[in-house]
Amino acid sequence: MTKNTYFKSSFFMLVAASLLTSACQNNNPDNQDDANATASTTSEAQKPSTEPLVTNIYTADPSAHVFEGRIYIYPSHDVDAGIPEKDDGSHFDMRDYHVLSMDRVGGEVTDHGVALDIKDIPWAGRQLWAPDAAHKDGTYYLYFPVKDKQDVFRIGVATSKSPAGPFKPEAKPIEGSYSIDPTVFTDSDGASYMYFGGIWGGQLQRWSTGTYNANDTYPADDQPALMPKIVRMSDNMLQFAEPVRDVQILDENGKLLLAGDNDRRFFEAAWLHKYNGKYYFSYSTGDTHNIAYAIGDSPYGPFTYKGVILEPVLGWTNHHSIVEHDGQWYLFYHDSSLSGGKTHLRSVKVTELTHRPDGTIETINAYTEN
Ligand code: FUB
Repeated sequence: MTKNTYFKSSFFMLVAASLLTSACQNNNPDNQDDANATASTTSEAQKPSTEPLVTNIYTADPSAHVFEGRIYIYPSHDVDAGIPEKDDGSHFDMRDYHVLSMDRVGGEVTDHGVALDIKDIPWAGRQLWAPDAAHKDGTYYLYFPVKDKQDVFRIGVATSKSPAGPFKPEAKPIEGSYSIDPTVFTDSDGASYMYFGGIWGGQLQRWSTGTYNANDTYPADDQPALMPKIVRMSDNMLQFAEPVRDVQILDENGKLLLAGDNDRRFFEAAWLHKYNGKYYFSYSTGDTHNIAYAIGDSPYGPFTYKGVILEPVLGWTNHHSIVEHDGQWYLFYHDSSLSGGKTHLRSVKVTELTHRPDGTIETINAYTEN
């Protein structure tokens, strides 16, 4: 696998410029410095179909849930730490989380302020990446990936009596956890499952033997791709209840997707939603920038690849969540339009998502031609 295009995708170069000038001039959340914008110029003109949910801060990786009848969004809080772009994602150097909420899509969005700060997580080193949240028996759980003091990504959990936080972190990471992008799905029988994993900067390729190896090891292109992980959560939602398993994503012939199948294989940003009794596992394909999905009959899978939910967005990463509210399904996602295309300064957005009568999902393009 080659990764020399990590932050230089052709799509990013194509779309960024049409937005760069006006966005950089008009918006500066968190007093970010616009000096290190990485977009190039192009004559291609595309306009975002939706606006950022908030513009006072940069936000990314939105995990949306309906709690107490209200939509709560748990995003990353992007900041410009002045770290140069690197393949390992060091410039995504986030330090806290804010929770957003709204009573309905289109309604006023509340930024509830800092819900968890990295300085309050005793074991954390750097880089608070994409979080998720869950609720059980009156307690809200915030799950988050952060590098420990040895620079190894682990997954932590923090609790609150309010969906808006503030959240109090546990003293240690979840035992047996690793890599990034945790998401927790609670099934109709009350069992909760964490899906996680992300390659390259997310370090999943360092765990192929089950223990951490600081050398990156990738399967050959004709071998099965690295697989995301699933594990059932303990009753108290603070630990893993069983050994971690692979999430199998199969092609139309029932074969595991291959590492060289960059358009379809898993990269990061797992999400699970249930629709008409089927389990939909969706994820980012990373260097091909799609949000793809696969359908299965069990939360454990296997899942069969079905298609693309969201085409590439402005900025390198693509990360989403899917939630139903008042009978309508929504896709929460992010792009870098507010920052004029900076890969690490993103904004969360929302648009409607449609399941067709046969259960497949209509593909969304988040831009309109000017
Ligand atoms: O926000 C940091 C990382 O970028 C996330 O963990 C990935 O999913 C990607 O969106």
